[in-house]
Amino acid sequence: MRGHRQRTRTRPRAKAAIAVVAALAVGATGCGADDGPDDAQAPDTGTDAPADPPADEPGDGGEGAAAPGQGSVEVAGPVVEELDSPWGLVKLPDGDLLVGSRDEATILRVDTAEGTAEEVASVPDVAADGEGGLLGLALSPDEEWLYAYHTAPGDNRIIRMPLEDGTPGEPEVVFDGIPRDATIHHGGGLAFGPDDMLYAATGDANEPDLAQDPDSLAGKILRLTPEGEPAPDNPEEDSPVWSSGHRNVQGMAWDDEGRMWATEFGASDVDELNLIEAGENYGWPMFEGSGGADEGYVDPEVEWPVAEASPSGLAFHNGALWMAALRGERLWRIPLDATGTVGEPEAFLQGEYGRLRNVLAVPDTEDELLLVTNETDTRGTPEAGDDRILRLRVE
Ligand SMILES: [Ca+2]
Repeated sequence: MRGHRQRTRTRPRAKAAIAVVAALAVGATGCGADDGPDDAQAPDTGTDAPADPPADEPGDGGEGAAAPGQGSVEVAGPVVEELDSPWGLVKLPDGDLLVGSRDEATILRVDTAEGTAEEVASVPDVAADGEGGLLGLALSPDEEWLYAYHTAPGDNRIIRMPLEDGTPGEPEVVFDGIPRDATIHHGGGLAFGPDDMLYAATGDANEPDLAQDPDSLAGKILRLTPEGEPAPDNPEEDSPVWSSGHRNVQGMAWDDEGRMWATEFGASDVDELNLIEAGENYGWPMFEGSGGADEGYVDPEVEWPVAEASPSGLAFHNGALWMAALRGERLWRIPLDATGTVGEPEAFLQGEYGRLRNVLAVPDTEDELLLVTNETDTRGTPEAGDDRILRLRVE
């Protein structure tokens, strides 16, 4: 059986984070109809509740008031404001940004010096509904193609557009047939790894058992060639599946040792940060959070109560993972040491900028992160258009 080998865990867990959830019934199945507060967009999921009040816990620094030896975050200012449902974000070689609007299915080019945004593409065949729409964006390693993960009327799919002076051209579909639900659990993370392969994170399409079905693309992380074929040396020949047993993954990042990390929305109890390894099974829907290691599933490295996280985008920068939390309305810093051991997570900006969608490390700067907000809580209301990209200085 693929992905079920026993493994010996030698890494310490993120003890502080585990302690937070110790009182919860971790390991409860949570397999039923999903009312999970992952991405509070669908009006019928009952997830528009305001975030919980600020947690009174150690390490919850906010505004850069970190304890000595820990991280810090300073908001250097907005890069651009008045965006509508921004989701995917890439930086072009000339320093401009391309940001996708999930609900409008448009791509805006942001002049970071001027703080202006101009629509440069409208993506066809996007079915924006609930959590679906124009989701992850990725720039090819040769910087000649913009890739996008989007919801279409009948599936989720990956397209690419040639870039001409930073303007996306005619799209072509490179991969399709990723199952979709009417409104939720579309996944949407999209990134090129250090191996120059394209990784796509899918959701369980609100059918949890699909995450365990090796023949379904739902509830998986996929690894593809830039042309959309199953990548060489995948765990199963001619299968695009890299890892399985995921509920809804939107954020992926690689650390400076090349290890792959991914965020995952829990259903009602526990969100996850997972260390992703080829062929492994991360346990959904049998396990939400930890508890599956004895049965051959990989437990998360860090877990949070869903009210404190509901994590979307993920970036690695300056020795730490940075995780954007939607319902948690905060930016989590998860320090890593050289062995990949996770330290105590630390929260910043809690409740200051609302729901946080995405975070992008800017590789040519030592301390810069771009943060994408997601306060567009209700489609088509006057609140639409209140989102922004913030420039952060972080340590
Ligand atoms: Ca899991």
